[in-house]
Amino acid sequence: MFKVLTTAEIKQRYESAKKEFANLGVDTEAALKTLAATPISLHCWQGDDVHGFEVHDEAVSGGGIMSTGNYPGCACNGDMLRKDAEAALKLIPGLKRFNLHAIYAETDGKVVDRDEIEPRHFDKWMKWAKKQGVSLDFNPTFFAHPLANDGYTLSHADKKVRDFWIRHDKACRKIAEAMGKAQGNPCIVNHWIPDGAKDQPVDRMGPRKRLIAAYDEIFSEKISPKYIRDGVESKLFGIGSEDYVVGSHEFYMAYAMTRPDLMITFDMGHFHPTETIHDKIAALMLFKNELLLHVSRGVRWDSDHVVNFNDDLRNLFQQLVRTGSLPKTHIALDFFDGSINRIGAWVVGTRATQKALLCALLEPTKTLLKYEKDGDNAMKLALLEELKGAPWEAVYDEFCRREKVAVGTAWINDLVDYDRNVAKKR
Ligand code: RNT
Ligand code: ZN
Repeated sequence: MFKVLTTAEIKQRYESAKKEFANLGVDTEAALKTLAATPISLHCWQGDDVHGFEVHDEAVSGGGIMSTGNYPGCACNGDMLRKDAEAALKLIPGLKRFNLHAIYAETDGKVVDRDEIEPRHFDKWMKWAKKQGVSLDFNPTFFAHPLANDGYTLSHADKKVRDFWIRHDKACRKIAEAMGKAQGNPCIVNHWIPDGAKDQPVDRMGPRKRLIAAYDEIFSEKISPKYIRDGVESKLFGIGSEDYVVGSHEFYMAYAMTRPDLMITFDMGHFHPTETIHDKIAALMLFKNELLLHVSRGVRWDSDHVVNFNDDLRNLFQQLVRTGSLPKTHIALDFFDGSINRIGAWVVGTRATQKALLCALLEPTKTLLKYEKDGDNAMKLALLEELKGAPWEAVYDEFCRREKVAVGTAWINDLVDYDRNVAKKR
């Protein structure tokens, strides 16, 4: 068991950190205020290895994504998944949202195909979200379905298949609209399709041409931005689409730039393995005023490892804060690991994300900019290095205390408890 810090200890550490940051010209209270007001959208699919609740008669393919591992206690229905999500939400301070995929529809055992799902199939989720005080986000599901088995959905050569998926996406945007109306703020809808080929398709333009037409048809149904916002997510490659992905970065950049209502979704794991996304922010946000992020961690060929507090994450949040893009950015998480306790995965990834944001908010940016302007680049480098050791963790602990969430390592005690008494007893 880890020692639980007393309130006095947490406050004392915070007061000393506050002074240190004040010396740097940084107001910790202002940073805490912004941190508390910045929602992070937790993705339901970490809780059940992206399975969802559908039953299929025939085998369905992964659609380029796959959660590996078989850690005990995987949630296999809505009640379990909600219970696990509640356990995770309790260990995360601040404003949270919850992100659903279409395959998490609850249809009372009836087979309802994806082009027929309706808001009522998400009634339980909406009631639960209201009770939890979280707003919902939504995603059409273009994978794990017989009509996705040959690797193409919205860009399929067969019009019947394309039309099925167009109907699916339209149904999803209506569900999201209902969610947005119910919660009084826009439901963020992310559109990601797995379409692509393993090896050297000769026609690389045809599917993209069809994809333009399919999306144009989908987005021709205008829904008030008060209720939903749409993002389109690119990818470089996936399992089984190593050579060619229809929805590539260039494709979606061009598509979203020519459709003012659309956001770009940047997933941190969707680029070349050594390519990071932080520098894209200061370019894209000169042209777009809204952005959707999938906070993730690519490791070699996998794009969805549990997020941790690394340089990529810190650089990303620095850019969001430095460019003033934070209020224009929707922060959603996207990772899945079935080989470890799934509640732990959620909490580790979310807390790491918040810590990276907090560090960015605690930066004495004006001083750094002045050094840069004056050509004092060694001084700038020195300050950036010193800041890595600044006592930001004491500020995060104080945030947890104010939010009545377990502080520091103490949350691991709660995780062990849930793992032994709930997950492993299933
Ligand atoms: C897949 C995309 C996509 C999915 C989720 C489940 O590579 O990142 O966002 O992870 O929609
Ligand atoms: Zn993603």
